[in-house]
Amino acid sequence: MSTHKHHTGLIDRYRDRLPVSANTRIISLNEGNTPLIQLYNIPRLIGKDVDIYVKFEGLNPTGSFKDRGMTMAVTKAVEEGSQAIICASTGNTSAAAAAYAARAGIKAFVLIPDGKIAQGKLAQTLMYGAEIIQINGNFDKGMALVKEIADHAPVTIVNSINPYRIDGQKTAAFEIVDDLGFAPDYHCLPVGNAGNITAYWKGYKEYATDRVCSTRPVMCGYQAAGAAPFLAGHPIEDPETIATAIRIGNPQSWDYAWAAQKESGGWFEKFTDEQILAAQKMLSQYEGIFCEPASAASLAGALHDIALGNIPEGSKIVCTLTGNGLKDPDTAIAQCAAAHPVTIEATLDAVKRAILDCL
Ligand code: AN7
Repeated sequence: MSTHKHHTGLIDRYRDRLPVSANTRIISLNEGNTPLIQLYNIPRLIGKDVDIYVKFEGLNPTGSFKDRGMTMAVTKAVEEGSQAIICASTGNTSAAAAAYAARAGIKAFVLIPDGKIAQGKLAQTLMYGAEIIQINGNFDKGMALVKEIADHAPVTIVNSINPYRIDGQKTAAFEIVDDLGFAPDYHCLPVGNAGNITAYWKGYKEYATDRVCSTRPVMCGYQAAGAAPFLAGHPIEDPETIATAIRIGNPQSWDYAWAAQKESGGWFEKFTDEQILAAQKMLSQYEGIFCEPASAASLAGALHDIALGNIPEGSKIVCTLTGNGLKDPDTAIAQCAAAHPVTIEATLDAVKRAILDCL
């Protein structure tokens, strides 16, 4: 008899550690259980003795880590009788909210900054059938409006200020410890609204308290240079970065993120769009892993801190790759413009020449 257990989503897997009862109707798309992949070529390339693993959250059902929080938030919204959810989003939260609302049979309203979300995310949100409200303003403006509107309309907020989102997302830390058998020394991740760093820290702390692991990682939060309020020490007015997922100037989980930094002995750092895109390309071309630009901030940061010795040799490092590269095809194609395919005659001779020219 097979001992294989079909993965039926993270709530089912970690229900003892989540706020559900035996009667709760679980709204799931079998999210979670994402691969933890050890990098092979990049550590050799940089000539450092480090174990780097990536937690590829881009393989969740809607292509980002947001599904972890959304299964929990929508499950609880439905349990509480809500008929509609709402969020502001740089794209991934809207895609996840739209999908889980469809699954639950309720309505989703999403506020997105006009023209500033990646094509894949827009396509998903449209297909899942959410009510899209585009605003002339950035994520922070949308977030402020969502917080106000909830007092005026019967809608449940599913941004990460909803504590159930954090509960769902903390399971990524559980999975990492369950896979490795220990907690990593360093955990690197991109920081935008700061819900995810809050969630990981909560998960690691919970496992350490319950002695599932004996240590907790140092938390390293990486931002885009043009959207780096944690480096400025205060919210910023007009965040700008090609990594539109983290184009956020006024993070809602501000205090929690600082607590994670302080309690873990970690730090924040920022990287230019060029550095972020270089890390995205490196991961694709040397490891075959295609994440979206924002996600690559985690690797850009890890490589930077390894080079400086802030992360010493011998360390075990996990980088969260928060979203799938397919989310943002435009940025990827633009970045590879120099390698743009040329069209040739459809003859054996021409194809042969094209191959031999490259070898
Ligand atoms: C790929 O979708 O805020 O620090 O509205 O999509 O927890 O906000 C997205 C955030 C990192 C930052 N990587 O996580 C949204 C949204 C990707 C993301 C982040 C986001 P947080």
